[in-house]
Amino acid sequence: MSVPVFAIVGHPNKGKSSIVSTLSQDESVAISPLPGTTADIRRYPMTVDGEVLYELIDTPGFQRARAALEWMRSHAGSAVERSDTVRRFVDEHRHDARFSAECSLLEPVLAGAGILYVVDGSRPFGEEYEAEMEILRWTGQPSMALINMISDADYSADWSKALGQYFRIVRVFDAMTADFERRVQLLLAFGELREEWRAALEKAVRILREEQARRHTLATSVIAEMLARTLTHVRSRRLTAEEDTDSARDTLLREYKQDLVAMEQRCRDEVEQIYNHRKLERHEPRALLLDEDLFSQQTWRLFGLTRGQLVATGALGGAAAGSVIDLAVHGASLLLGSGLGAVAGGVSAWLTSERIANVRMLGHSLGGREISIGPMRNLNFPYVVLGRALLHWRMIEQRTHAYRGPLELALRPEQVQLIDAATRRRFEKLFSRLRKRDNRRADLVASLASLIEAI
Ligand SMILES: Nc1nc2c(ncn2[C@@H]2O[C@H](COP(=O)(O)OP(=O)(O)OP(=O)(O)O)[C@@H](O)[C@H]2O)c(=O)[nH]1
Ligand SMILES: [Mg+2]
Repeated sequence: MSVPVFAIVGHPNKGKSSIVSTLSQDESVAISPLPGTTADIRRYPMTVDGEVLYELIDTPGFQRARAALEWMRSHAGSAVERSDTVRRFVDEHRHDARFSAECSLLEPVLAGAGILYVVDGSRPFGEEYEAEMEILRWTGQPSMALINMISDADYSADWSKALGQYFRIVRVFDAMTADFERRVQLLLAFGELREEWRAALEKAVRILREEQARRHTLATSVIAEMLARTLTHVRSRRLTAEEDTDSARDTLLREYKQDLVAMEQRCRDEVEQIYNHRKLERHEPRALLLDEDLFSQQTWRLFGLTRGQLVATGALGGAAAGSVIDLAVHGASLLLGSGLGAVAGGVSAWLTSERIANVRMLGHSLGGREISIGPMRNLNFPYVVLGRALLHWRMIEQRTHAYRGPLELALRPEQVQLIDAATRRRFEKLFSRLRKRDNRRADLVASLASLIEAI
């Protein structure tokens, strides 16, 4: 079965490279607001497990379509000779700098590539495009037009009429926002261009769907693993005889928080890699995980908790009972009765509170002290971690490879996925067994992954 090959052609700066990038899932394709960014053709095979499913060829935009067409018209006789005339044009102008763009974009077409002609539907149609479309028609290759909407104005109705004169198939396709299903539908439409490509593209779509499902499962297990690790993380340290307990605890708490941030960040990197996004810039407020925000009412509200639940879990105000971070000295746990403000404000704040009586230094008689922090007891903590991970995952899954802006991860209320009470109970059971360091950890993480997949 021959691999379908498509040349993406059109006027400069109309989003040709953006379409190549989205359909080949390749973030290395050069895209920029400057016309003339693509100066030479480049091939982008879409590969899954070493198998090439189809190939896209990025090309420079037409530069002198009218002059080229004029030459062709003056050298062609009947319609029978047109494709040969285009070939002759390329042969004779290959080293002519004036027509370098035309020659490089026509070469793959003459070699058998299907034509995807890209226009910007947010700019008015103009006659200058007619010469381009006419030349493409002269090649005699199967072709399709794609209306890419670069900005808000909509001239797509005019475009459809004009394009319909030259192309059998005309589709609107937004290279920046097309989700997986839209990309798949476009590939299936490509299959209509040539009979022998249809089966190849149907197979490509099947393989892409399988790959998408595989990525889904992989991402869930990466998130489940991270969730289990942050939930059970413990950091401890032996103190030297002369070391000040207060400052040692401050340091340890800071390190503990950094550990959690690092686990989260690594999970983000892994999820991005699963979806072939390796170079993107991430903007994520850390505050939501580990600074005051973790303990703010608003954060818990985001996760759909009521005021009563907030009080019960100690997320509300200094007076509320409940432990936020289980700060243990040799295993003796300390309830943070003095409240959340104290944790946010630093460990030394609660050390001065009356609850200090709860601190026990069990290791003292052995001649050394050890402090340890974790595992996290805050009941809401895993939901915050999970909510953030799901938001990130969803954004990565939907993101096209053409979109190069930073990934903005601020969690907004409408993006929060609420978890129903029954599911919450199932999560709770797993969280509590993980916290107790149940020895069937691998099973628990697997159950966690399937629960995440289910929501
Ligand atoms: N908002 C939006 N911008 C787009 C879309 N497609 C392309 N762009 C922007 O349009 C500009 C040109 O995109 P390219 O993909 O580089 O265009 P091109 O046709 O390959 O350009 P040349 O290689 O210069 O001929 C870039 O700034 C893109 O970010 C789109 O669907 N939506
Ligand atoms: Mg380009």
